[in-house]
Amino acid sequence: MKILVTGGAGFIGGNFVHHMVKKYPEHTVINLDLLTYAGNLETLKPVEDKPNYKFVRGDIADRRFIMDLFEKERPDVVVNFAAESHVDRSITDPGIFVQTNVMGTQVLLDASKEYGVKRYHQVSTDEVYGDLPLDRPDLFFREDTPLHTSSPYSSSKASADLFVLAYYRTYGLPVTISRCSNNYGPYHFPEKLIPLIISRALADEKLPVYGKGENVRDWLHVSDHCDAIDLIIHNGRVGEVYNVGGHNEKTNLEVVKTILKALGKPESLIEFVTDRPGHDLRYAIDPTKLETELGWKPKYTFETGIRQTIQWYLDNREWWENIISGEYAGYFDKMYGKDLTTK
Ligand code: NAD
Ligand code: TDX
Repeated sequence: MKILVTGGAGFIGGNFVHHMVKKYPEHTVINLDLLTYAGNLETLKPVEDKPNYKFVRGDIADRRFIMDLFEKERPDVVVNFAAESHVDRSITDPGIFVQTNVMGTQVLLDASKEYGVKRYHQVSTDEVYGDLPLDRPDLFFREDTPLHTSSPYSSSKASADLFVLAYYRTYGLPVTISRCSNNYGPYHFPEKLIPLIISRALADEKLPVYGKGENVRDWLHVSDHCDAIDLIIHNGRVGEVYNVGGHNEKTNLEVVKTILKALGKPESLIEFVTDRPGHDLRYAIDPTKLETELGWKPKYTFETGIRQTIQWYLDNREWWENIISGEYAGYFDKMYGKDLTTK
């Protein structure tokens, strides 16, 4: 079997490529990635010499390139991770989110239809459901919760999901969709909350927390997400959406304080900065469908997962230090400069 993984040089796609290459030596994994600022071939070092792994550089939104690739490789399964993934960047520059997340998905769907792909899996997000109030802990996102997006990022992901479902209903393309909560773990790009806090705390730098730090995210270790996708592409029912989450709700402040405690750093590093426009209050997944239909169970609690993750960042400094010393430094100054220098 040939599995085309798009966005496999990014955080979750990279972890998924590791998982698949190691677990299924009899299958071939083709990793297609444009290598945007978020793509990093260093992440693929552990698998790059494996005989069942191959990297191709290219853009999922480039129709001719994608059609040629499908003609040549004839993948059996497509798992689409490729996306612009950062909410803050979508607020400053929404256009590229439409281009990659919506148009790119549609090109992959056309190619999958044209070349008779046996399963197209779309990696989506819980952000398509919008947010939940902070004072209603009884509410969770279910697969039938209406789509109600807040940011240009989540709007682009919801649009893509609707195209995926339309290709199932209209053309009978065998699709599945997973909607996962916030991931954390190895190879997470340091623009996102957890690796940002770990890397800056280690350097005794100020830690930007939006608003009052009361927003809640439902954290899942990336390897539990990879297990879920593996199960869904093998045993999930076509045309279905599966929510993925492990009931690990934390306020941002709780997350930051947990990391500081583990690193032995003072809470005085925390700097409350201007809130994100349209900032979603709370995400919380109900994973019952995935658990009961497919027998999925997360291996990590937040406590064991965050410990493993912090240790990974301590053991792999070179991976993230290369990133923060490059073009990312310019992004950081532009994004946070005003807030972190005026106080
Ligand atoms: P990421 O930003 O770390 O990686 C994205 C990858 O896609 C990068 O390697 C990048 O080079 C590649 N890419 C971007 N545009 C491309 C294009 N036009 N063609 C080919 N490749 C392109 O993102 P991530 O955090 O690993 O997220 C992966 C997927 O999972 C995304 O679809 C995201 O919406 C979804 N998701 C993420 C989370 C999370 O917490 N990070 C949670 C749920 C769902
Ligand atoms: O500097 C920061 N300070 C801060 O308080 C950053 C970068 C974030 N935050 C807050 C915003 C959020 O409430 O932390 C929370 C997590 O922020 P991000 O790491 O940017 O993630 P989020 O916006 O929740 O989106 C993530 O989860 C869902 C991923 O980036 C998405 O790709 C995924 O779909």
